Amino acid sequence: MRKFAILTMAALLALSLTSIVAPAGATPAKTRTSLPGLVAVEPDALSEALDEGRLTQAEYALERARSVFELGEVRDEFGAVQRPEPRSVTWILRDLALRTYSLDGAEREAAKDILARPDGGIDSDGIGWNTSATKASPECGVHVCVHYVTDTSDQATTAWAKTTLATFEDVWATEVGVLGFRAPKADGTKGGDARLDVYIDDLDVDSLYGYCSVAPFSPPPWDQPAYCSVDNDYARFVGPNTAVEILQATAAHEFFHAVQFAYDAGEDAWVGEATATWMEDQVYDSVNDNRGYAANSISQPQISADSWGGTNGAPQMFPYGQWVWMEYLAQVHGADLIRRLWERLDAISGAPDDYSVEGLANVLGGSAAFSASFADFAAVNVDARSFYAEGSEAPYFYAPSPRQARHTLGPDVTGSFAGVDHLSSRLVSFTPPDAAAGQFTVAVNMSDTTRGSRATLVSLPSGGGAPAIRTIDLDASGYGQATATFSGMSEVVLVLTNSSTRYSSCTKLAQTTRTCNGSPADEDQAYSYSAAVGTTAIDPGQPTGETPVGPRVENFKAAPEVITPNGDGRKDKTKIVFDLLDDANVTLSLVRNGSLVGYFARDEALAGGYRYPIVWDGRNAGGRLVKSGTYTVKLKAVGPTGTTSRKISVTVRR
Ligand SMILES: [Ca+2]
Ligand SMILES: [Ca+2]
Ligand SMILES: [Ca+2]
Ligand SMILES: [Ca+2]
Repeated sequence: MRKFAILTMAALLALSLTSIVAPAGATPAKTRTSLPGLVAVEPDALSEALDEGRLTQAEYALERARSVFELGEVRDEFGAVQRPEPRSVTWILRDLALRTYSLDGAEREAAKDILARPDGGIDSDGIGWNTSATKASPECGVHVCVHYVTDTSDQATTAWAKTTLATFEDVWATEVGVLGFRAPKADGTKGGDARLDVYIDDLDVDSLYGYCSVAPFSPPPWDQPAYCSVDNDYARFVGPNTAVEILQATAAHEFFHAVQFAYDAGEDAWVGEATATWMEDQVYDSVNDNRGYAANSISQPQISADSWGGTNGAPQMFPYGQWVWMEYLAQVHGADLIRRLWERLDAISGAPDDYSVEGLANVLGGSAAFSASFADFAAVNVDARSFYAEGSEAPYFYAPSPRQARHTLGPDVTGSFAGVDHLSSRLVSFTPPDAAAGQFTVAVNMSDTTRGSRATLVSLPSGGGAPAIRTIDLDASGYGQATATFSGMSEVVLVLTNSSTRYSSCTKLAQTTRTCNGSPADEDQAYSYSAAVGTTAIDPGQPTGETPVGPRVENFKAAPEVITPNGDGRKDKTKIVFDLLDDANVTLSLVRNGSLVGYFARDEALAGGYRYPIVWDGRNAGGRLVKSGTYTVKLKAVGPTGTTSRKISVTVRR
């Protein structure tokens, strides 16, 4: 039998994990081993530089924050960089605050400049007040001090400062006093004393409404004080809403971020925005800025509800639209549920420190209750107008929930969906074949119910009014059927929901854009259905388009892809990395022209949720340089339900 050489670096593989191994066992400790993922934008030159390793996470966070205030300069340096979504600034600054101390020298100073309060007397770049500006005495109330200047482009009138103070005190009274949320964390003597500081600045020139920011910090602790900044007049935004109304919505929203940071400044950003946008309507019910985002949620049930904007197919404002989800929960369970949610997310010592979806499941009573609730949320959105308190008010902002398939029932119909991700739904519309209404039967074949499968029938009355919602009982394998009637109904909608709350590798991988910085465990589900007039339906059959079930492998790459191992210190080695999301037995081999050169790893049992780096210096097991040429690095990951194979190339030039 031929004996294969083992490459020199093979033994290092298992030793070079980039993350700390999480404790095994039934009750893993909630110790975070990574920072929250960087909030994503649509892919651009900066995200490319991060992906390719040209920027570290901290450097990326710095450049992304610079792009908020100095987009032109960042574009000069990097090329096609997106204009950041102005409403994401709070999170872009949060990402930088968490990583400032990973930067050195001039970069760290630049980060501190960006995160400095506007009165810091900043330089030439337009962040904060000009050093020459005349500072007025702050306007202070019981809980809040408003700071402003009386000249330069940032100037505000005393009247506007007083309005700003009254607004923030009003917001405090509602969010903390009435609704019972924790007050923003006291900031010591910053801004003069421990009261919350709000700085008036000319923000709308940068298309910003306002933001709250934490100072640079190295957790723990995760609860952090914040300061806030709002515009000096909102002159550039006045339109349907007055300047005061814009200030009200902005203050209610941004102040709630300061509240959130007093619970957990590292919490999932999507739940921060969903609950802050929801909060706008709790404090200033008549402004209704939040309605403009509702369609982001209701009209896109096929996108995972915990997606950040610009990821996973979600539009930029998607997480703001999820205020509708929070409103659903508040209408069904009372507004107090949102406070109890943040008490679950709380990361101060001794608190539960759940992550977003985990906290929602816990306040609802566990994953089964969460599943039922999420499926019901998808079902009421079939006719949002009839469910939500403001659903029927003009202007009407609720877009219809789209039907992904439509059938007029005649002969047996069948259909199938593939690629159904966690916390998303697919809707199938059935209408009667003729005016003669009668019974019809629907059968569904979904994934195992442990993967979050839920099916619901929503019957819409011909004369309008609230629809009737009923759950189709599923067996453990995800099969179920139900007989319904078209009598008095204009349409019956089958809602197929993936309500999975399972994530692997929470807080362990170096970088994901998902809930808990982990990986959803039940993506790409396939569902099929059938329907027929009468009391029986044909077997819906196996869903088509089921995706492979091998262990998930991402970001398999080598940098650099070409090495010149001549000892001159330039490109003598390459770093090969891959992210393994699921536990697997991994073989990593080196092949040239179809012939095996050797192994980096051979059937190694590796834990999911880690990035595995291997450094290769172009030598074989005997320590000799390999020949010039292009080599293939093959990765095979074998899991309990399948195998995943990937390959990349490395070129050696001697
Ligand atoms: Ca203060
Ligand atoms: Ca302004
Ligand atoms: Ca309202
Ligand atoms: Ca938390």
